Amino acid sequence: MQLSRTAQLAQKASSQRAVIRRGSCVQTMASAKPALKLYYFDIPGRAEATRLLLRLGKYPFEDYLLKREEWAELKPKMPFGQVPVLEVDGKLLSQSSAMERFVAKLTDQYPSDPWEAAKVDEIAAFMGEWLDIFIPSFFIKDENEKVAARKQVVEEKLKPKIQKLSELIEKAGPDNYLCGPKITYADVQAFVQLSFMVSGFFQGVPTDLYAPYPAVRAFHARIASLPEVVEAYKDVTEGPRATYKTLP
Ligand SMILES: N[C@@H](CCC(=O)N[C@@H](CS)C(=O)NCC(=O)O)C(=O)O
Repeated sequence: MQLSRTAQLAQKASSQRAVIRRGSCVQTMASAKPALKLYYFDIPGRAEATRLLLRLGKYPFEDYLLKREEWAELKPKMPFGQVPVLEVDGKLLSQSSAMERFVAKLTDQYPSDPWEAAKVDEIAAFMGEWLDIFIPSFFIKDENEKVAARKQVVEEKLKPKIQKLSELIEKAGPDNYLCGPKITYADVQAFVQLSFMVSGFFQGVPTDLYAPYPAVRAFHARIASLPEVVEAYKDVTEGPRATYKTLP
């Protein structure tokens, strides 16, 4: 697996510049509408918010789905040895949250006002915690213990967060998205994490998790019914993306 020729040249140029500029991260964007290529596995995981933001923003991009056998060769070429990675006019951007914010800005789903942007970030960070609370359980080897630990996380940590999201949705009101009348990165992040939690990836998390939260279910259904989202999942019938189409 090779990085594209432009990415290789950009990597070389950037390492040469780094010597001269001693670590400066500031580089000018080559064009107003950069060409994008997303590298990730064929799973939703940490790339799905970026994919959906681009689809909602009708921004063309290449969705490069990595095969497991390509990974050993590609890993050392990635800025942090991990994916997702977004190639932007040949330059590589890592870290899903940086990529999400970057594409949200490119596609006008991120406010320019600093306070409004901070409120969007606040919700995006809150939604990121939904995944963080399960990370320790991934290191438990015994399957029964893992499922028991996850059930405890659901009761003690996840349910209060679902309740909080439900309150935020109700406070915003039926005519608004989470941060006002326009869809933003906050909504996309909320939609993606809601879907991910019950996608089957987290054994031990019940699929009827949102049954007691009608506002949360309505929010999910509203985002899922946007034409770009319908189009993104139109061929999905089962598997890890089924809950992005409809909640169980
Ligand atoms: N903080 C990173 C985490 C990225 C990450 O954990 N990537 C995993 C896949 S979800 C990965 O590349 N695993 C393969 C490896 O580490 O070799 C992000 O948010 O992008």
